[in-house]
Amino acid sequence: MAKYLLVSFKTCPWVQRAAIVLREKGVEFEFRHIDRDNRPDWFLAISPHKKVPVIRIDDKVSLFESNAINEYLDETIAPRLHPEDPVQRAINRAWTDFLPTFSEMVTGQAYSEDEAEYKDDIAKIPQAFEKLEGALKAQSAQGPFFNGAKYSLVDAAYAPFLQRYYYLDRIKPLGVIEKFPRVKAWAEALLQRPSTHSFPEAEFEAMYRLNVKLRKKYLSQFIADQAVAAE
Ligand SMILES: N[C@@H](CCC(=O)N[C@@H](CS)C(=O)NCC(=O)O)C(=O)O
Repeated sequence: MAKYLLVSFKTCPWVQRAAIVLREKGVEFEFRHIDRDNRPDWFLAISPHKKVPVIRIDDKVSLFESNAINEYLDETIAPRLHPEDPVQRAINRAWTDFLPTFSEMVTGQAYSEDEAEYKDDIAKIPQAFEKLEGALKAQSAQGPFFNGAKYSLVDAAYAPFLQRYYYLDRIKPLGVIEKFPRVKAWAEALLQRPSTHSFPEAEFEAMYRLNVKLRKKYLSQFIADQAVAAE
């Protein structure tokens, strides 16, 4: 099997999306975490947008953009996570295309500058969940995953962002996902899936909270110093 190096910032959800697919496929890979504030030259040379993730294959080829990486991994390593049926595959791709919008709608409040902006931002969360609730309802199979029993690239894509929704809900309660039973059940199934997690869960949530605290945005004030010190 090829040699894979996944270049990462520890808490990046887009990296996590690619790491999930590697784990779902049982692929061994080197997970190399770099410092966001001090990106090494070798990384800048292989990352056109200076962003993570980048996956380097056999020390020869570098791929960037989490969606392109996951499509590549799915084309080259069994088991196939895309559905066999071309219509279902197109539907899955359409919902992964929605992911950047979803991420802004559901976790954008982590960057709100003040209370007014925060209120505007959290008003988008039910709109995003409503769309996903409809998408899950339109699937003929009943969960636990997007396509039913079979795990897919859609699950790998949404898992990091649904996880962060819960982290943000625990910083300042939102209580939105409870109104969308299909989304909630899906999120719970994804959070229970071992592949979702790159780090022990409590450690990772503490890292995420520390990032939000240090960002000095509106939400930062709701993270107690004590909790940060304990990290
Ligand atoms: N569309 C990209 C997004 C990647 C991305 O935004 N990565 C962030 C870290 S989570 C990054 O590298 N940011 C650095 C920067 O913007 O300078 C993907 O899906 O891979």
